Amino acid sequence: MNARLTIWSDFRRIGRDSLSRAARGLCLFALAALAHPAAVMADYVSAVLDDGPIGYWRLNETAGNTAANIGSLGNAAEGTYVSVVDQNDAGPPAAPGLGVGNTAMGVGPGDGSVQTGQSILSNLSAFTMSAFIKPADRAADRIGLFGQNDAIEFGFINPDTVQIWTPGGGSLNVTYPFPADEWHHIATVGNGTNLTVYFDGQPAGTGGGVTGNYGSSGFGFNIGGGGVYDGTGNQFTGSIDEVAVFDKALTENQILAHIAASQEPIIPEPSTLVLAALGLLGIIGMRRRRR
Ligand SMILES: [Ca+2]
Ligand SMILES: [Ca+2]
Ligand SMILES: [Ca+2]
Repeated sequence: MNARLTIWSDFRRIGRDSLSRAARGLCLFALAALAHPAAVMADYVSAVLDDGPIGYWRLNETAGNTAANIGSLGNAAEGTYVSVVDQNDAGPPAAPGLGVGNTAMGVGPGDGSVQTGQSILSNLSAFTMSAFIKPADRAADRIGLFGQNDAIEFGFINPDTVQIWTPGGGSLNVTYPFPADEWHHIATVGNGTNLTVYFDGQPAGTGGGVTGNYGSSGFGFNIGGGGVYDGTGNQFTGSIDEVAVFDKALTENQILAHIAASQEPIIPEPSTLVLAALGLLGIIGMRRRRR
């Protein structure tokens, strides 16, 4: 039951039951909410969901095989953790807006990926993909970040170069400017006119060509390996968190807003509930004194 419904049912109970029982329930709820700030939705999550992703894998699981998708495709595009994935990998430390208890996925150098088995990037006229990444030292070519082989492919085409590649709208190579083992936000957008790659919200390059369809294939959308540039392989080594896919082009300001939300500490909302509970306790105290 959400907070609003809980308060409402408590107030309804006031009418037919004793005031003190309702107040006790409300107090317990408020204290429980304060004790579990992780239950409050993270600011970054709200910002991303507000822009309507079809896929959003928080990668917050610490066990089990399923990587939940909270984007609009829901369970149909949930991922499966395949081979060795460190599900308890720490997320970006400078992003308190991801919420208390946030975790990422760590993979490589051996096989490890999240695979959806779904061709969610086929036949798009526009797209956006984003995530936080912490690449380790890179020695190989064709290291996948996330994408769908032969449709929209995104990763390191060589150790120093990030590439977005599409069969319908061309490709773009940009130099990856950061040292290994640092967390950064990365995004790529195809808007039907061109392709852009963003690092921490800053455009790193624009390329590609005009298209009404970026391409299609029968391969599945994968994260971290399992085939991104090719049918299999393309193993990434490092950490990935909060992978989001949109079937539309986000603007630079929308991407910057996501990053800003990630940097905002999350203030627990239940403070108003605590005040309400204290107020009810005060009323009870007054009633008791009158008796
Ligand atoms: Ca996460
Ligand atoms: Ca995790
Ligand atoms: Ca390919």
